[in-house]
Amino acid sequence: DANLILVLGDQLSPDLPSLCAGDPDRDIVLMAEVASEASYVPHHPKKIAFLFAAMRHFAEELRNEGWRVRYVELEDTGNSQSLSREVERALEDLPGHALLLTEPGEYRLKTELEEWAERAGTPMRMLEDSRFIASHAEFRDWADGRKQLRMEYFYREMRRKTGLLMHGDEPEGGRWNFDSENRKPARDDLFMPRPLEHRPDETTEAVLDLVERRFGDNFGRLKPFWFAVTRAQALDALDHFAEEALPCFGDYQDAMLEGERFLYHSVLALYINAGLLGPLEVCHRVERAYHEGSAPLNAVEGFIRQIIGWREFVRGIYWMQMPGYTEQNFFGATRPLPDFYWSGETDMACMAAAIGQTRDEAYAHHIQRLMVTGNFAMLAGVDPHEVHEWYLAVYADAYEWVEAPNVIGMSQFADGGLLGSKPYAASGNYINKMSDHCAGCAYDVKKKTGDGACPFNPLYWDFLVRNRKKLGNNPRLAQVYRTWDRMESDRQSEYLDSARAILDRL
Ligand code: FAD
Ligand code: DLZ
Ligand code: SF4
Repeated sequence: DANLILVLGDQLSPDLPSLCAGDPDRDIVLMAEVASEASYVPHHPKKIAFLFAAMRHFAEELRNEGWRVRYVELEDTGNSQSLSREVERALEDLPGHALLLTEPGEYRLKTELEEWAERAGTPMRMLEDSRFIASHAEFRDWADGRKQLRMEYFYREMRRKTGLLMHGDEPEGGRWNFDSENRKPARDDLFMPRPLEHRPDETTEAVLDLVERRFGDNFGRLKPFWFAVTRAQALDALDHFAEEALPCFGDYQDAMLEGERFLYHSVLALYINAGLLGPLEVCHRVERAYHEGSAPLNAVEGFIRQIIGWREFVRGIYWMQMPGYTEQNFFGATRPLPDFYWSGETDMACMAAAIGQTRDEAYAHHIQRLMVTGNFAMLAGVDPHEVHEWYLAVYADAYEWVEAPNVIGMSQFADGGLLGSKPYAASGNYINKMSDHCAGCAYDVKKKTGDGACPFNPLYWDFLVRNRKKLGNNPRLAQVYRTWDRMESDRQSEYLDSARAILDRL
């Protein structure tokens, strides 16, 4: 029987299971720009523009391949502004069609569609998303019966499964992980490549006008807009990364530099997550660079680990933990997210840089997300749900399945240690070591307490002391708590008083 194939904004892949299962001569593809998806959080204008432009280009490509596509633009008359109602409207015009789709990436939308189909009594076939390396069942099998879930062991399974950087059963280079070579601070005299920039065509310009008009008040700058919006452009961006930045990706993966927004990062997550690039093809391209001798093993292994390790691992955790994961709040933190997350107006130089580039580019790299904005929110005791919604809104690569485990789990420790074995809490010293932000900051990173002290310093101790009941038994923090206990009580009070003053000002 004929199908209505719903293709979502992050399912822009020619090898999407629901397209492979369909038949262009018989089935109809539905794609829809809807307010409900565009506003469940106040997405960054660049993120909305990227998705709408990529959706419109993908629809055109499907048409060129012979598919009939029912494409609903945001401002089309009759647009009901929700995906389930758009499905309903399409089925009214196409009686006898059954709904076919690939499982949505987010629990929220999966539930919405399932509940709708149940209520409407519409036959619906939801296929598992084969664009991931581990299926739900594989992850469950791996996780079942383990006391602790650690990415590193899961990653090795994925190496074996994909054969990436493997010699038979042995890892290339004799070790699974070369991270010990990867934690160098950056030097600003190094040559910095930039991600490949693409010029908007007419289709994209029309989307930019729409987004400007409808979402121009959201946090974030729309222009200049240079993201790839087609698979061909994204493949060029991948080649560009593999040739220009990959060789140094490992060495400087954790570094931050004032004025260098991308360093040697790939800026590919938005393309992979929207389906323009497949995770495996990205890894194969990067592995090729290693075999051709143009990139070292520590860079290539580190990069592949992020994709077949972390990316798959967090997705597994997400589906194991939903619903409820985004409500977790291990520390019971209740502070509202400070306003400067939405304005960038703070005299902490590291925070201003991370938030400012987030506003301009809908992008910040991993260490900025984890050790600057994430670390600050956790130390300050911000409600993790508010932190979660901020991250989900402001990054072009953000979908809940990947964002929530990174925010709730990795960065806020709000799941109590499911994803990480200890909180990523750090004082100013870490940021100073990995970046050049402190030199131009209004605060003094070496000053521990009192006026002008780097806020991360007292907040770090205040966080540990405030949450001692929850963290005191963590063996990985034993040394830190011993240091605190050995401190003179006057010194301790200075730390806590300074922290109080900073928190009162937030
Ligand atoms: P690169 O540094 O070039 O890394 C290569 C690729 O590896 C990325 O493109 C991405 O696909 C993958 N990757 C790397 N780290 C992770 C990770 N921890 N989890 C999953 N995939 C990873 N990533 C998202 O894709 N979407 C998010 O919404 C998101 N939110 C995050 C929030 C916080 C608080 C933190 C700490 C991390 C978050 N990450 C998220 C992970 C990571 O920071 C981004 O994937 C990365 O910064 C994207 O930039 P890039 O493409 O230049 O990555
Ligand atoms: C993120 C997003 C946005 C902003 N807009 C749309 C849209 O209008 N139509 C659509 O199909 N998808 C959109 N998306 C992506 C969906 O939110 C995404 O498919 C779900 O969150 C599941 O991951
Ligand atoms: Fe950030 Fe503190 Fe350094 Fe300023 S001194 S840049 S607030 S770490």
